[in-house]
Amino acid sequence: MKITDMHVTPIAITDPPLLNASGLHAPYALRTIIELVTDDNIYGLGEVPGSVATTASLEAAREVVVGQDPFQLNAIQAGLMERFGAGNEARGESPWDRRRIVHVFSAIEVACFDIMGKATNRPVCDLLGGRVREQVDFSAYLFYKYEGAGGKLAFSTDPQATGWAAARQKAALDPAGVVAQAQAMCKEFGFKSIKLKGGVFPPDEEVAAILALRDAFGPGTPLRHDPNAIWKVETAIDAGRHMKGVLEYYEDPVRGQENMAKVREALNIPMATNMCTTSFEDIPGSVRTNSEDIILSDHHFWGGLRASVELARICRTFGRGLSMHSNSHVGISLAAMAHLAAATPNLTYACDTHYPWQSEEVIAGGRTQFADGALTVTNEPGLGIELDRAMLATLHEQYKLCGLTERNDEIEMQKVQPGWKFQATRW
Ligand code: GKR
Ligand code: MG
Repeated sequence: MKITDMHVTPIAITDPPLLNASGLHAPYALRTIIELVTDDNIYGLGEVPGSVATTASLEAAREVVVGQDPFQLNAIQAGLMERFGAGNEARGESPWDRRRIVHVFSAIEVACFDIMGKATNRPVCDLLGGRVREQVDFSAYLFYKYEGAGGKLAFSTDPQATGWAAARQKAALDPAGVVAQAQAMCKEFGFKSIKLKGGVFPPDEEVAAILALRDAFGPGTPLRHDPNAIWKVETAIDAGRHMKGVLEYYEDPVRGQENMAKVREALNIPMATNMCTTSFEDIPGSVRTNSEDIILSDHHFWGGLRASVELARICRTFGRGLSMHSNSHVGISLAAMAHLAAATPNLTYACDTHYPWQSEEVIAGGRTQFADGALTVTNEPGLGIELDRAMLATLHEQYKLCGLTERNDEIEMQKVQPGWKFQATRW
């Protein structure tokens, strides 16, 4: 079998004004969709965070990928490394990972897995070792937000933001708003774990929101708080003391493995990360410093599904728990995340997903439905999804019209608060 074609399509999806440590989400989130086509006329799909640079790298990868056998992932990876170098890029200081090459390999690898599944009539989770669970649990991902649901163009596929009504429209800026958002989201999707994206307001206000969630949902509800590394060590320790016994895990309160280790040592609360241990090169430092208890895996920036399986083994070896990280995304990523989680025995925490915040979809049949806070992983071949080509074209058009070239939450924040500046350490 040979890959005969590769289509790379940047898209823009409506995204609400969500706040985080580096500013504000733009009215559209960018994703890049890839489709590999084989000489047997099988197609495979992949999705990664979008930017002009990522799209250009994927375009440049075409000459490496076309002509290859999709089962020969080692050869494809070697070809990409020869083309792009080993990829010594830095993840950057933002909450999201800015490396390109790991994302490029992830998109291509997921599309190859989709093809392999379709060719062998097996779901992707079977190719990753087989499912260990039928249902994959996801958590409610709360955000402080401004009013509205994003998407500001006259042309928009979803001008009324028809997703889950109540919480999309309302501003949530205080503990009562956060609780209302959580109640609406858990009611709509059935989520049982709750994560609050922090790093937005002074720490005592965010601690108050966590305590309000505990009061509203009861002490047994797993709660997570994630300030995306902008707190000082002393601040994180002080805030952590107030949330001790309340948090399921404390996610990236401070920047870097050494600082995470200091907070962990002082508090004895499970610490989680998608910021300080994010690549295999970071594992020795993680083991040396004991920077975290739980790693949030993410196949988009760990370099694909096989790399994520490898990460899971490393976590088992070194006594790390595993959860899963997300960014604004559509159903191709969601399907890949669900297959991976279904086939990862030690991924025991409910996974993150931004999916409830978006309303558009590129997969046939429309939005994927959660039942009781979980997804049932399909037995259909490959990822178990088909492409809605008309929606892909529409969302590509939306990408061209929206004029965004990369995610930049600082610029978006400055539109609301002129002069606002991202600070790597703020409180
Ligand atoms: O969507 O604003 C956001 C988040 O802050 C996201 O970019 C992070 O990467 O969800 C992420 C996290 O857990 O840090
Ligand atoms: Mg995080």
